Amino acid sequence: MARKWLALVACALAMAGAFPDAAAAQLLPDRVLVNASGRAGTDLSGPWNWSVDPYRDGVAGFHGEAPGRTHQRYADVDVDAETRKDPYALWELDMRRAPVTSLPSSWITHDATMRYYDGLVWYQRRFEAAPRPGERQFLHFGAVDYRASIYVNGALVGTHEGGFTPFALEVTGKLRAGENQITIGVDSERSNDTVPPTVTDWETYGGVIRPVRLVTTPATYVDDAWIRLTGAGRIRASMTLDGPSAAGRPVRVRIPALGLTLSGTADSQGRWTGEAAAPRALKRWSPESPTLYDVRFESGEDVLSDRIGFRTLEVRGTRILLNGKPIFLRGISLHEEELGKEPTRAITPAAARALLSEIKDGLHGNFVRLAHYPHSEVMTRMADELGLIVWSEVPVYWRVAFARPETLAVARRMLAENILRDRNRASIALWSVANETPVSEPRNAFLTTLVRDVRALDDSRLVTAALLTRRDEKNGRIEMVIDDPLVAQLDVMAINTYNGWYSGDRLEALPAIGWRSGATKPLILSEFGADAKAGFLDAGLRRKFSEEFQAEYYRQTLAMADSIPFLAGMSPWILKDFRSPRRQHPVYQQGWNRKGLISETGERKQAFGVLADYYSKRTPDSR
Ligand code: GCB
Repeated sequence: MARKWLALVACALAMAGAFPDAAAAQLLPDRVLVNASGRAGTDLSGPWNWSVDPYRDGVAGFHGEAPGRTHQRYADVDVDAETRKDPYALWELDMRRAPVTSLPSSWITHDATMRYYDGLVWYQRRFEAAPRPGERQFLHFGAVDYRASIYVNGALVGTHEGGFTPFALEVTGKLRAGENQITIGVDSERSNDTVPPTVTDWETYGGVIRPVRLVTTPATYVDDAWIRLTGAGRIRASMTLDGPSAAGRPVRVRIPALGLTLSGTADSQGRWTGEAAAPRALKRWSPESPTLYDVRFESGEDVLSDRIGFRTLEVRGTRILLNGKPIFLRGISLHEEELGKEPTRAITPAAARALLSEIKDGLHGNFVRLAHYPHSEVMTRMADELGLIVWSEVPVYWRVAFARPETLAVARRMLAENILRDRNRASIALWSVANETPVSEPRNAFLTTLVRDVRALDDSRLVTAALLTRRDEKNGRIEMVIDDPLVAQLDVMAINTYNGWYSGDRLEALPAIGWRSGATKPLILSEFGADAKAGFLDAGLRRKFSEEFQAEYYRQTLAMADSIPFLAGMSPWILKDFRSPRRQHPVYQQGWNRKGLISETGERKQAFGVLADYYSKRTPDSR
């Protein structure tokens, strides 16, 4: 039913011209299973066997044929028992006796040789199930980076492309009472056609990077549920039921603390939307007061609970308004990498809290750009709780195959999966569709489609993209000109700018740089930054990579920012030094991008204090 509904949405959009290509329905996920971690089920985190398969022997034989049974890593077999029965049996694998690791995790945790491994790895474990008539079972994956093939009891149940978004596969009727086997083939290899493509500026961290859960639901269940505060001050809720009795079924949404109940009946497609005036007692979510409410979505015996905040967002002229009041976004960018000498992209609540608290309390910030892909749901939920406004983006990064319809299809599904996962997070204010993509006709068309998709899926947030500028120099005056044609499609313009780091501009010259845009829209400086190795002090020369250079770069760039009248926020690059195989200066970088304001272990560099001081005074009107 969920699929049917999404297909209908796709159809409606196709008629409106938003989905110009043919197989529109395939661009939306089969099912949402929103808030899967809040549902009854079994967490499959813990010990899994793993086995590396660099020549993809488990996928194809040496003449390209389908792999024989004894090459299938997913075969439902006890290899040891088979070889006891038949001493001539030849198996060159035995998943049950392969080394054990703990999932979720990226594979660099498994073995030192795995750091730069880019290819196929197999994972297998067994689990108990007790399927009951009238119930449905789903396997829900938080994220598998980059491609996943899932087998249950030896049979393929589904595949997924995209390393950072959730997906769910129905396994009703495929589970045995008692012991079952699940195998995941994870392939991290990307190409020029994937999203992101091969070359980025971060560590890949291939693997089953977020939790896997076996979720049980009633036959008809709430697949998607979304509640928000509309611009007109009303609470609007939508639900989508999936299952044989979805059509015409009563639904109810309750917020007990506000005494609010919305109820109605699902239509023939299992969909319902209802609204009511927001109760007077409603406390709006904001960074200063991040109020969340328990919300219950109910239909039949299915009850889905979540903690949700309510706020409004809009753009007026060159300002961003939160709950009707102008706000300056005092932010910083962040990769999905925990603090520590050997990060593995393990985002626990404690890891998320440590990073976000450094922004909120350390920098006096109210905003975080979660770059360059959807981060763990743990992070967006923590932002809700701590009170940080979030920019969320998909990895349409640098040189994507913009002219290729299949790549567009992948990006659109990824974007939909991200939005459908997080539409209930009050913290998320901006959906970004791209980062530093070179302007061309195919790129403009590709991104325009993504912008329309965002608007079709979520009318309660702002759309942006991190763009580049053109540089004009006349009579010695430098001007940064924002003339990317995509600006016309966006609510908020965003620019990455590195004058004085990647350009030869003197730092003292930065404050005099002018900024011009033909559009009357708010601007976010979505990136600016300079590398510094924590502890490298170089007061005499103030060379690049010294803490002094970075601190001065921040002082001068902030002075430049203050002269931009349409500036509504910033998310400099970046909170913490992060792993990047591109960055190999043997003294200063050693495999790390050093633009962090803190080192990988959390030491604050001088520039941290510069930004914290600036943010402690910055308001929408101060400059
Ligand atoms: C950028 C990219 C970001 C890089 C950063 C840098 O413009 O958006 O992914 O890491 O610059 O450090 O060069």
